[in-house]
Amino acid sequence: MKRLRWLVLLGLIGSVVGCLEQEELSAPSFEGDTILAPSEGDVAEQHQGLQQTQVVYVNFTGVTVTACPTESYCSDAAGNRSTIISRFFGEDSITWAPYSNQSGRTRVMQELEEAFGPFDVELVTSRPAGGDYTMLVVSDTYREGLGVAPLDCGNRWKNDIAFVYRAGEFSPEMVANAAVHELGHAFGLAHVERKSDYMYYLADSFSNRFTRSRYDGEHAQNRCTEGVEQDGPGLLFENLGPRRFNGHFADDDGSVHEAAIDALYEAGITSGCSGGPLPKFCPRDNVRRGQMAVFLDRALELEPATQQYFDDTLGTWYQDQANRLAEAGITSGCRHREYCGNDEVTRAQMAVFLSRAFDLPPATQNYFDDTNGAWYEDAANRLAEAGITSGCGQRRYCGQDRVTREQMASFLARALGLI
Ligand SMILES: [Ca+2]
Ligand SMILES: [Ca+2]
Ligand SMILES: [Zn+2]
Repeated sequence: MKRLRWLVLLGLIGSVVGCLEQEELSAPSFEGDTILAPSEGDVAEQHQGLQQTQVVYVNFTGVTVTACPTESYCSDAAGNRSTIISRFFGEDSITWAPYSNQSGRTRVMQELEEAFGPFDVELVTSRPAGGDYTMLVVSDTYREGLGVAPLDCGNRWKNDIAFVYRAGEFSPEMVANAAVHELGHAFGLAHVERKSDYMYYLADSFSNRFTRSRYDGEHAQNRCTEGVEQDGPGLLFENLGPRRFNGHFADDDGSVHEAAIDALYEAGITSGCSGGPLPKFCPRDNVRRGQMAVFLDRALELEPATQQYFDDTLGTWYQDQANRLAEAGITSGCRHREYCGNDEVTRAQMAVFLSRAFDLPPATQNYFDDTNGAWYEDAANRLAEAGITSGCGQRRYCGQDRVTREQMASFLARALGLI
């Protein structure tokens, strides 16, 4: 049964931007930039559900999009057909020129990656060979306004086409903002009042996040939820799903240290640097001595200390752990009665921490040429002999380099025999 029902926004034709004098070029309006996609009835075939990643083809290279027969609704990325061509522009077909600004293209992709990073969206710049995908056309072609998209409540339509045009006239930041905004409509978001929200009804680069915000009373005639406010991130999680990731953390996918990081998590040695639907480990952050104390304490399950060893750890979150490390003979601090918990851990310090913490046996040979005579030479050799490090290449250990959290994860996981 076909029961397509749509509402077309009142006054959508020619109402996009009132006046465009020189100064106002910096903030064109998105007013009237949606047509409402059918959200009930015969759309089952368009709905792939949350099982599949929403693919978005960002088309910078130009395309001819044709209208649909007047009585039907379509938003068919693979077929280059859209109701918007007839209903919004009143034409049979439009040939969209490429977006010629190369650095602008890069900027748009960056903004899209950032805006939709938390969600299960895959952005590509060449046309997928098959499967469902939404197409975002970014073009230099002139049309009044800046963009238009279907407002697709619930993101039932997986093959929408959204448009951003006259891109060459505006700054890459503005075009990037419009790109996120129009895709936001195709994923079920309407206009809101908050200026920092991507769905604010005026285009500008200061709109750079999705928020929970009141609907814009005047500029959000089309909207997808009851009530006075729109929960942008909540709706996107519902309509797109959270981004998929491997293991326990989202920000270490593909890292050579990922297995070590996940092993540390499973052993209760780290819980990462932030939680939520996309837990993070912050793999590229440098490790500080305070964090090192906490990691080692958890890894070794040290006994409580009987005294206070340092004056500069009093009241810090790593006070107990630094004392335990000192009591176990793993550290004597950085200076007399000082632990220097905010200092970044060097590879030299890491060698000494680990060789003491795991009581590594003396090495039978010299592994590195750049450690000869250094205070950590013996410790670095013990680490190499135990298979915990092979150095930084070419018989070098690079003792002065800082240790990142992901590197530390590999050091620790190997020392503990977890990987
Ligand atoms: Ca959609
Ligand atoms: Ca991961
Ligand atoms: Zn809009």
